[in-house]
Amino acid sequence: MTAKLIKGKEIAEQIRAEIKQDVDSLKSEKGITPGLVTILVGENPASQSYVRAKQKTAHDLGYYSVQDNQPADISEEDLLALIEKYNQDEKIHGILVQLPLPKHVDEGKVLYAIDPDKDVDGFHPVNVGRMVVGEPAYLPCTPYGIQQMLIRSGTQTEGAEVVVVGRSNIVGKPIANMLLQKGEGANATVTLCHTRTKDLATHTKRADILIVAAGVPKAVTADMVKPGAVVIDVGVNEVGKTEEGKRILVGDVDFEPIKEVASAITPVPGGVGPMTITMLMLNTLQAAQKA
Ligand code: L34
Repeated sequence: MTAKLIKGKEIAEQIRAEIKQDVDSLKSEKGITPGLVTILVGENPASQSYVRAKQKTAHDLGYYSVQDNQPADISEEDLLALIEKYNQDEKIHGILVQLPLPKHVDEGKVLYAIDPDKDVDGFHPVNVGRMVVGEPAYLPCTPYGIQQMLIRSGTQTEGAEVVVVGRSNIVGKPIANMLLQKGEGANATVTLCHTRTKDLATHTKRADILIVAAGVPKAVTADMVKPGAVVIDVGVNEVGKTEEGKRILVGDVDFEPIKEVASAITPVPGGVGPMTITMLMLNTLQAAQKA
């Protein structure tokens, strides 16, 4: 049996249509337009492409959206001052600093500088802490998107064995935490694996839901997947360019053979990536609604 595709692109479109309705009523009833600034430091082509997609989506939804490009050699001090400016800006409800940042700036310091109420990425430790203790918080966009994909594809998480591969602050740690919480799209038994895990396959083979955010192509192969598992591939690895110069992308799992083992799988592109962008829009809408 060939696995069902969980099409993030389609689920994202559905959620964006819901967001659009709420944006329209926020505008007409309260006169508030959600405002988002995306700050991009330097000229990393992948980051440029993600930020462009975020800006386009914000624009399409009728947001007040600001793209703030800064040179790669901006000082940490100037970047912190810039963030403070947007913290004070009443038209801006959400602030996103695209990662990674150049080596000379302290990422932690930058993320701490964002007002937690405008932290639509959910990376500020206050929001991370709220999430861990199960209080309302901005949820980081990629894990939030994964959870929505599971819910909207009808994947049962309650009591499921979830195995996460990868322990980043952006994906692995937060998704593991979110899925073990009480509540809808959660209540799972979670195992978090990483580069120092002994015998990764013994863990992955037990997974009803396997979430791979390793940042390495083919980090998971078909022999590591339990028949009937749901596989969420978070990877976006560029493996070359087409003749027209477009990025050729593969995920972190060996897609074709795993498709014959799993019951459902997310594609790359068109899987988790579009969900990440859409959840950013939802967080920004919520920030505006609270303002
Ligand atoms: N601050 N930094 C901050 N917040 C984030 O949430 C991110 N992330 C990650 C990198 N740095 C960040 C993103 O936005 C990864 N990421 C991201 C966003 C969108 C897509 C991929 C990664 C995406 O849309 N991927 C498309 C393909 C895009 C292409 O062709 O390049 C897809 O269909 O998967």
